[in-house]
Amino acid sequence: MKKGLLIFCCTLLYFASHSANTSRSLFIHGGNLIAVNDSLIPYVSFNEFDSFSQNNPVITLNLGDSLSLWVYNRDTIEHQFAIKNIDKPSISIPRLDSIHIDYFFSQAGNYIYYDPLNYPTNTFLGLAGMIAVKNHNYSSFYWNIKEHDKLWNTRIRAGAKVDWDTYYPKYFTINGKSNPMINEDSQARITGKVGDTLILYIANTGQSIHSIHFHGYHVTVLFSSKYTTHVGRSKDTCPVFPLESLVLQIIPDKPGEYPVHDHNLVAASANNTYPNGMFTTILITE
Ligand SMILES: [Cu+2]
Repeated sequence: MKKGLLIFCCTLLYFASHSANTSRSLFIHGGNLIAVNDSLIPYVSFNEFDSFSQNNPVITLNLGDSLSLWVYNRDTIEHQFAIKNIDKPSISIPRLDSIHIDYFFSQAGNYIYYDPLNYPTNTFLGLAGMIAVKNHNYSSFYWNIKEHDKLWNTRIRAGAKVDWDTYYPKYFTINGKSNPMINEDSQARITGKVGDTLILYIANTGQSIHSIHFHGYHVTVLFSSKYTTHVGRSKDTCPVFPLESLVLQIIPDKPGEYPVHDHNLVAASANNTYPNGMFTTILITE
């Protein structure tokens, strides 16, 4: 009982000393994702600035912060906004209109914001990013993992139907990038020193299961939006289901450079060219 009271008081103190109001804006824009082989794939994304980019920004909050969010729809069709596993209804954003929403997260973890309209079509087209709610100050890395198929994206963007049973994606990205560009993304490239605590936020915003295999190190599951019983497990491969989000902890026990990749080997390629897919390395120094 006393221990419970202590935790309650500490939590209150934490909120009182750390709480902040974070204001952010997201701009919905359509464009083309430039694949690793320069192929152009129709894409729609949330953007930090009022122009198209092929990645959705990560919103980072400290536990206890409230989020004041504006979403501007610069696209030519209606979109919606929602956060997965947050008990608020999705909100419609008519074309060329905007919305404002306040959110509060009572649990640290990793949350996916997305466009649920006609799911999975708008999410698949690119409209999904992550919100990392932190209760630590460790080095953190962020992976929005996703697969693409030019024909599917083209059809969906044109308002045509697709047959998901015959879906066979060709491109695989982390934060909109494939190998070797992933290594130049400081949000994605896991680097650190032996004994560091490193935290990796992963969200699968595609339609395939992506099984991430870590060579050289085990990871501990700190958070899973889909399988809460997986928390605490130590392993080297983490399947991530569509719209699942994870938080993983890595404490490297040795220096080295080791591959990290999607264990479905087609996903380590781009249009059948290996290793231009969901493939990077973790770099640990003494
Ligand atoms: Cu492997």
